[in-house]
This record gives sequence, structure tokens and C-alpha cells, in this order.
Amino acid sequence: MREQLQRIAGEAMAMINEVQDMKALEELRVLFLGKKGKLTGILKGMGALSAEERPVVGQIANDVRNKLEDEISRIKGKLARKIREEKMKRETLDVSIPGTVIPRGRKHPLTLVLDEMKEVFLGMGYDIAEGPEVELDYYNFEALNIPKNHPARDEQDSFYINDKVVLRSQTSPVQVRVMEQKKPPIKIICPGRVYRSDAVDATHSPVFNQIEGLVVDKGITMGDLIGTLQIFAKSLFGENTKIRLRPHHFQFTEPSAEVDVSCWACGGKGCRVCKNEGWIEILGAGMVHPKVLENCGIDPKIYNGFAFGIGLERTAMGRFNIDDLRLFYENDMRFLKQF
Ligand code: 2U9
Repeated sequence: MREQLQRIAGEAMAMINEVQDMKALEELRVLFLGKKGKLTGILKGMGALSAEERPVVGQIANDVRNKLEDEISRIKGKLARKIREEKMKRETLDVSIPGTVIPRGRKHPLTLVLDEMKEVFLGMGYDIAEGPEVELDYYNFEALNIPKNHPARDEQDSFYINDKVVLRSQTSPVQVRVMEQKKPPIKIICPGRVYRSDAVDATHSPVFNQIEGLVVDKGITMGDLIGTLQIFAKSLFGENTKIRLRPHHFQFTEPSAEVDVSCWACGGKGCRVCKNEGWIEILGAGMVHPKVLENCGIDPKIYNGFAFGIGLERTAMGRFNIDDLRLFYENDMRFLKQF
């Protein structure tokens, strides 16, 4: 019996040093200490020993079992540490590696210029007003002193929904609606999309953006208009920018003018950008026609005002030196990511 115990102890100690994982350790424990284990078998045979042999062999068997149990819990602890270290290593987050770059969005060039224009006028105390793009013929033409069959309607070939409803060809209807609702003083800009049936080419699109402005109060003068446009032009195109007014005609303003700014590329000497003129037309303006004030219920004997209209695409093309306005609408990232 003693020789058997010594052999089992030697066998178990040799095997335990080969154990690589918890599963093998458990199998070894069952092999020697389980119900049908080798050591358990020996202990069951103890009954056949003599009275003087039993306590001695029993002590040896207990020693072997305790040693084996100690070894098994030591190895278990070692394996548990190894598993924990491997887990830690696997789950270690290297915060020094660069994160996933999420591509940043950016504002569209038209939005950049529109925001700049809004800032200039908000800084001068204007409010921003908006209105419907599908407009009544009345607000888009008649209220603006452009009666039915007036040739001015042909200049701005419009998209008609029906005899009474049209896609607005300018944002002026918004000003009309504000003047109907609100008593002077009025100081608003009306940015927005407008529609004209023009064929698409490098400088025309049937859908484009405008910013119109309107000031109505008592004793407004052309000087106020010119001063306002000078501040606008200098803010947008640089401090040394000058403006020039050329007499013109619009049905909704009298007097009317087309307004040029000194060329931002050559300062007025003449170059390719301004076609050697030294000046670039960017907007139209004038004193609000008294008939228009009347149509909106404002007494032109008490109040008067000025108005202007700016093409957003045209201004942005100047600002960014773009020669084809279709680039604004084609969503080509090679173009858009430059802004
Ligand atoms: C009301 C009264 C008058 C708005 C004005 C212009 C001159 C003008 C063009 C500029 C470039 C349109 O986008 S564009 O093609 N606009 O030249 N617009 S005066 O006058 C108004 C507006 C509303 C009630």
C-alpha cells in the first residue's frame, strides 16, 4: 500500500507540472481525488489493513492528498493569474493611437456669403423676413406696380402654376407682405430662392438666390441708400471698395439705379475679372415707388423708403472667383471642399 501511495504521489506531481489550463487541472483533480480517483481507491482499501498499519498508512495517504490539494490550488491560482493577465492584455486600449477620423462637414459657399451679408445688415439693425416661394401673381407683380400685360413681366419670364399663382421671380413679395402687416419704421432683408425661366448656362440658372432689402420710414433719402450700400460693399469686398450708381428703371422703384462696385481684383484699374471696366455690377436699388407704398396701405405723403436687390450666386462668384455658377449646384466635393 505504501509503495502504491508513493507511486501515485510521484505520478500526480509529474502530471501537475504539465497542466496548461483549468480544464486539464480539473481532469487531474478528478483522476486522483475524484470519487473514482486513484487516491480515493487506495483510501477505500484501507479497511483491509491491520490495526497497527491503518493509522500509519492513513497518515501517509492524508499527507499525499493534502500535498496534492495544495499543489492543485497553487496551480489554479497561477492559471487564474495567467488568464487575468491575458484578458488585461487583450482588452488594453492604446489611447495613443489616432481616433477614427470623422469627416467634418462644412458650409456651402453660397451659405458662407449669405451669412456674411446677413451679418452686415443685422449689424445695421435690419430684421430678416421670409415668405412663400409659391406666390400669388398679385404679390409678385401687381403690388409691385407691374400690372397684367406689362412688358416687365416678359423680362422676368416666370414659372406660372396658373393664372393667379406663380413661382416668385424675386423676394420682393416678402417685403409687400411685411408692409401690409406692419407699420413703419421697417428695416428688413429678405434672402431666399427665386425662379425665372432662364436656360441654364455659366451665369444663369432657373433657380437662384437673392437678398432684397427694404427701409421704410419718414424722410428717407437717396443718401441713406448710398451710405447703406457703401457699408455693404466695403464689408463684403474690402475697405477700399467704391460704389457707382448708374440710372436705370424698375417698375417698383423711382428713381432706380444699377449699382457697381470697384473691381475687387484690380481696385478699379481694369483687368480680366472686370473685363477692363474697373467696375462690376452687383445689385440694383432705388427709392420705393409711391404706388407700391400705396398698394401696401402706407401713405407715401408721410412715409418713403429705399430698396435694393442682390444676386447671391453672382456675388459669391465674385468673392470666390468662380466663373460657372453651375458649380454651386452640382455637389462636386472637389469643388465644395475648397471652402
Ligand atoms: C419692394 C419695393 C422695391 C427690390 C429691388 C432690384 C432693384 C434689383 C436684381 C438684383 C440682381 C434682382 O437677383 S437679381 O437679378 N434686383 O435690381 N431689386 S430694387 O426693390 C423692391 C423690393 C420690394 C416692396
